Formats: sequence, structure tokens, C-alpha cells
Amino acid sequence: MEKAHRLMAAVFMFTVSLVIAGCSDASVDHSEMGSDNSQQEEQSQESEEANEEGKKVFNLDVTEEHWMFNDEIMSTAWTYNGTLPGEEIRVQEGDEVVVHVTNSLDVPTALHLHGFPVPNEMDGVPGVTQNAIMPGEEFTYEYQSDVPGTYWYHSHQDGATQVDKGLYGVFIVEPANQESYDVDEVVVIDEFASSEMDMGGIDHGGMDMGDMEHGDMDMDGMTHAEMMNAMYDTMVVNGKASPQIESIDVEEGNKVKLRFVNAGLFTQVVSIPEHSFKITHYDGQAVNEPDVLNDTAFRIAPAERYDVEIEMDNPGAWEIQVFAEENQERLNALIPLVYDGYEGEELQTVESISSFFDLTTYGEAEELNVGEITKEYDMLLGSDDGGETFTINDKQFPDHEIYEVEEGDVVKVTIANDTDFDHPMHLHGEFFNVISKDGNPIQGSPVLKDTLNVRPGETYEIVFEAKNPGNWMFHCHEFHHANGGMVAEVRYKGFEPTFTPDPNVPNKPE
Ligand SMILES: [Cu+2]
Repeated sequence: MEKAHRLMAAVFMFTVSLVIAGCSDASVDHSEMGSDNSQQEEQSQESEEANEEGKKVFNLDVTEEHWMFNDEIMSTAWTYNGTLPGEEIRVQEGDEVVVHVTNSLDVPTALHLHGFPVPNEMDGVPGVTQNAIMPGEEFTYEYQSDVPGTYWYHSHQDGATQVDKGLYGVFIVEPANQESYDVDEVVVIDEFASSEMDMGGIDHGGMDMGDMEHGDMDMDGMTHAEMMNAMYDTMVVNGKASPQIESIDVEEGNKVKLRFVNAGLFTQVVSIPEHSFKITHYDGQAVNEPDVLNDTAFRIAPAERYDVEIEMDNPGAWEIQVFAEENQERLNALIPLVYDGYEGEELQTVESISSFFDLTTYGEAEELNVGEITKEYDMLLGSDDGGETFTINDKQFPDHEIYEVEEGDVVKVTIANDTDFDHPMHLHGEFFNVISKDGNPIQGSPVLKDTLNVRPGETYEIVFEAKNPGNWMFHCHEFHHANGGMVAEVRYKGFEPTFTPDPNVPNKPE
């Protein structure tokens, strides 16, 4: 124990010095950029403002920062506007939204709006829908926010590095008839690897991340799961780790909406103590007649969102529990839920979990408004033994499976998981309806999603209508799995992208 502590302390000191060295570099880059371009920037800003009247305009600067997860854990984070998660973007249904992304990192980046059905050229996938935004450059994304819901934005360039370092934020479109809540807050779940603190520093000095993963940490011979559990050791909620996770402050009688977003790489379990609640939305899309749940935990996989409505009828000081099922000892977080007047009292949490939420039977059934199926495809999720490679139909990106569709097609995809890992499969560009699980039709509310967690041995059928022409990624959202090849693509016949891939830009979409 003693020895391990000293080692940890040594690693931490080493890290801090590298981090400080790294940051001063970044600030030099900043000032140089500003002086060169300031006049030009002013002019272009004026003309942009004229074009942007009546639109909701956001500027996201992608920067490297020191970030304190709590009083003790500091890291180099990559951020949007200096915060983790990035600045929340909240707009109303019907708003025209403009997002200017300025890249102040020294590597290329790109912004993907996850789940929101954007036009293809706004999808932010380097090499597929645009060239990555090079250091010092800017890219403007425009969206018509006509589909309400809880979404998130994140980098789609080298996600295993960039999202892991903090490049994510929440995007909310409030419906025109938004119900009123006394509290409406996001709960963004992530986990972080303290070993990456020194990875971040060394990386800046020119060392390759891949070398670190397989070399320095002595990860040879480890399975993928063992490596993940060895690396990630700290839960992060809304950018903070215990004991600095911010409390949700409520009053008796409040109606509370919590928007859970998993921005990390592990499937998490969420458990709400001693309160009944409803899950009102999956991935931002409304559940039909949601039932009241009690003593029921729900799983949230990477990139999924669950909106939860809770009546505050049990005054006290509580803790919502969040933990990674596969690594509960290290990856668990307690989010204080504190009634007015109960501040400072001992927090009470869930003692044991009696049942798990099942989305196949939840809510009221409703007829789906989809036409006759015109195309059927299979998606077999595979992996080699140790989890070094990940495949879809035995193919690996960039020699990947292409699902060709035509506008108007009704496409059924049967997804089967033949691996030992969860795979949260995300389709860009369209929502899909989950119609069956393991051969049994969905009994409850329609399940409209953009990310579906397919657990080991499970098979799902999904259906989507091809109505948004483009080239759309369909991939696992555990970025290491995507990196290992678990990426497919839906391509519309005859669609021509509006951009030309630039061979000088290191596009890295997976
Ligand atoms: Cu996966």
C-alpha cells in the first residue's frame, strides 16, 4: 500500500509539471493567432452578424485547459469554451441555430451534433461529410432545430482521444409546448483515467498515445476489458468528481426533470433512491404513456440519453447512485439530491437494486407509422478474442460494410452481438424504431432512438425510413471499438458529398 501511494504521488508530481509546461505553449499559440487575424476577424464578424439576425448564434472555442475534477485531481482537458462539459446550448423548437467552431488546439477537430437529424454536410464527420477543422481554423455549422429533445455535441475526429479529453457538451431543443419544471438539469456522466493525466502531458511533448497504452502501462497480455478497467478510475458527473459533484437542490413539491447523458465509454447503472419517477424520453424522443417506476435502476450506455421526471415528495438528503457495472468498485459516483432545509445532513442512498428497467415492456403500445419494408440488412458485431479488433459483418473500417439505400426506402437492420462487450450502436442522420429484441416484438411504447445498446448475445431488429440523403456513419460509440474497426456506413444511392477530401488534412472519423 505504502509503496503504491508513493508511486502515485510521484506520477502526479510528474504530471503536474508536464501539464504546466504544456499549457504555456498553448497560450503562446493563442496570442499569435489573435494578433495576425484580428482585423480580418472583425470585418468578417460584422458581415456575419448581419446574416445572423434572428438566428441563435453560438461560438465554441476548442481549447486546452487545466481542469480540476475536484480539489486533488487536475488534468489537461480539451474543452469547448473552457468548461467541462462544454457550454450548454439550449434553444427553442423552430430556432435557426448557428455554431461557429474555432479550433485553438494544435490538432485538427470537428463537431458532430449527436442524434439531431442535420443535413449531411453539417454532420461533422471528417473525411465523410467535411475536412477536419485544422488548428487556427474555423467552421460554421447551421441547424434548423425542428426536432425537440436532449442531444449532445462532441468531436468526431479521433473520438477515443478527443471526447475522452473532454470535447463534449449538451444540446437541448425545448419543444414549443415545453412542460414547466421547477428544476430542469443535465446529468452528464463520464469517466476519466488518471493514468491519462500523464498521457496528456507526454502526448503534448510528441509521444504517441498508442505507445503509452501498450507500452508504459504494461498492458501487454491484458484483454480489452481488463485494460479499460485498469485505465479508468474516476467517475465524472457534470465535469466534477467526488466529493465535488454538484448537488441537485430541490424543494418539496417540485417537479424535477433530469436529463441523463452518457458521454463516456462504460455502460452505467443509475439508481434513484426512495422516489417514484418516470422515464419520459429515450435519446430525446418521447415515450408513450410512461409508467411510474419504483426501486428500479436503469442502464445508460455510451451516447444514450434518458430524460427522467421525478416528483419531490420525500424530503431529505439523498444520493443518486451511478456506477459502471463492470467496474463498480472504482467507477461509482453519488450525486447529492438535497431538499431545502436538509443541507449538511447525512446523505442516504440506495441500499440494493431490486429490478432493472426494461424498455421492451415500458409504456403503452402504439401503432408505428412506417411503411412496408423495402430493404433488409444484417449487422453482425464481432471481435477477436482479446478485443483488439472489432468488426461489422467481418469487415473493419475503412474497408467497411456499406448499406446502400434510396430515398423513400424503409430499411430493416438486424443487429446481433457475437462478442463479450456492450456495443452502443449509433446511426447518424435518422432516428430508428426498435421493433424487436431476441425475436420478441416490443410490447410497450414505441422505442425511437439514435443509439441502441446491444449487449452480448442480444439481437435487435430496427427500422428506419430513408428520408435524409447523405453518407451516414453507423458505428459503435465505445470509441475504442470504433477505432478497432466497428464502423459501417449508410450511403444513399447517387448522393454526392459537397466537400472534397483534402489529402493534406488528417481526417480521422472513427
Ligand atoms: Cu462497441
